[in-house]
Amino acid sequence: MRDESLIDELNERHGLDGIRFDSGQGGLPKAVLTSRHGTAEIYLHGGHVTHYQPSDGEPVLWMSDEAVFDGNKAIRGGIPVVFPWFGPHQTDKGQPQHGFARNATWKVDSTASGDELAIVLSLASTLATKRIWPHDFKLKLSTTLAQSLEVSLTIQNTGDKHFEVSPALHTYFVVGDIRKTSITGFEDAHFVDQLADEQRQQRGSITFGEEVDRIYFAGAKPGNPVRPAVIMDDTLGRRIEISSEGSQSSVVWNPWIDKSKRMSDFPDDGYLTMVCVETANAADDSRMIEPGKTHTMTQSIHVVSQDAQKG
Ligand code: TA6
Repeated sequence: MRDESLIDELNERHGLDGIRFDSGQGGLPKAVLTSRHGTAEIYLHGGHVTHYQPSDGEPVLWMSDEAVFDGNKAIRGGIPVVFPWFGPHQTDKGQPQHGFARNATWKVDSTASGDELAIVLSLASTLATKRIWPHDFKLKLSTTLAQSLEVSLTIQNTGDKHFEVSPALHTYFVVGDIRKTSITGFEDAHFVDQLADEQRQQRGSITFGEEVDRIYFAGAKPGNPVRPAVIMDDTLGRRIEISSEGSQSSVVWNPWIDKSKRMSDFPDDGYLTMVCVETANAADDSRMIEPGKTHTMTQSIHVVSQDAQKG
């Protein structure tokens, strides 16, 4: 249901040249960013970036045709915000997979307009969240549309005791055909194969012929900086360069055939045109945040079309 008064208030308070608010799917409020660099959309539900398209290219973020926009379920696609924990809750299986932030309604903190467009959304702890996870926190999600799309998640401990988090920016990318797609940047990196529950080492680029669910750890050779991951998409004739900061782990996931069929909000053949490359603080890369301190993780997404590569 369209909430005209909320949309009007958001445009009144935060609308700027190139940034406006509208009712999106399911009547959920969203921000629409439009500039010479391209377009992006961010829903207040989940603080969820759902769309990014450079002005000279095709959509970059994959969105399920069967995604549910009812304000109760996490949106399937785009950039789900995983917080406070990655994966299943460690002790209470009744708690939501990947935490509760992607199912919460975020607030608009600020917007900024110019050659770069930016919007900051926030989510703070409540009595309800503290019943699930007994800590005081404030999250800020900053999205900047320029030559690249940059998304930063800042986690502030507003309480009086430290807490440990394993957040992620769980980004779904469009590919032309996963069977003809490879991902470079993880050569020689160690990873946890989530399906076999074993540690392995990457040989060469990542290719796809079955379900892949892996947590890669940076620094293939100790001390190496986190190298950008690059999705090499010959079908669409482009590379997607994914840079991370504040993160030493990346998750690569494609559900393949059987898992696609098991997800009600995921088309059976959806696996063919998507891959997740997630900037994370997962597993051993979880972060301890002391009272009053903050931690920021950033994912930058830059598309290079093969035409451009030919010069
Ligand atoms: O990031 C990979 C993963 O942990 C997979 O195991 C799969 O569960 C995926 O996340 C999607 O999780 P979701 O809770 O969004 O269905």
